[in-house]
Amino acid sequence: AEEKRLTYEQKLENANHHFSKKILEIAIEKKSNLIASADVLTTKELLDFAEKVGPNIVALKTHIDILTDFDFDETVLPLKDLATKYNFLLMEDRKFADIGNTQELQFSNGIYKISSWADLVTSQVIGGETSLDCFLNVGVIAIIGMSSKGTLTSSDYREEALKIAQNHPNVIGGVSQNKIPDDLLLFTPGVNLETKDDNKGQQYNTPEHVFKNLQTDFIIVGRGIYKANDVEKATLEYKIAGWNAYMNLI
Ligand code: 5IU
Repeated sequence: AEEKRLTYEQKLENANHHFSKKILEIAIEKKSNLIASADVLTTKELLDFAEKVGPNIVALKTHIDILTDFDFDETVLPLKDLATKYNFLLMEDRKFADIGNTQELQFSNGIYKISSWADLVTSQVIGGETSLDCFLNVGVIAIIGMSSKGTLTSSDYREEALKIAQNHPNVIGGVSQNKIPDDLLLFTPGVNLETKDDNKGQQYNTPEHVFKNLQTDFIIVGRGIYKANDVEKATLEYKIAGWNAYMNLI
């Protein structure tokens, strides 16, 4: 028998933040713990992708600065419409890593105006606890550990990073390749059903592995879905694999 974990319903009862409640409610409603990572280069690709994955995901993870043709009205407004239509959150994987004042400027200004549309943002905690105060009205996902080969997120670093994440009311969870305390939601990238690595340092595990070994809450899948010949089919495969892996543990 595998180790017991808290169910999404139990985590929802314990949740305090608007966006931890929201993502758990969506997970329960859609029977999905899948976040699709849309690492695509054009607005058209992003919107087409969101249309295909939308019904089966809890959140769409963006790297908005990868887009070559970003335009606030043409990119963000239709993306927000799709998020509403299919009930998923927008998670901007910005990985803020500066002092509070600079992060505050980056969060709300420039061409992306992340604070006006993102529900969730990722942030390093390297700037210390106070550097996270600026992230109002979003759920912060703190980077605890990275999936890439040779990452500097050692166990000592992760322990200190977790203290910051657990203490800060803006933080709803962490990205990690290790277990984290269950008052935080765990988001795990580096998930692929077909391959173990790319040739750029990424390291992959299966959905089954990360649920069993890390008791993760949400899997983040990029190339496994957006590079698939049939994106809708791949989305369903990962959704079902993630949900079955979770159900086997409760
Ligand atoms: N991502 C990782 N690993 C990490 C963190 C973020 O892969 O430790 I923090 C991001 C990078 C990419 C996505 O946007 O998750 C994974 O994409 P692939 O499934 O294509 O490797």
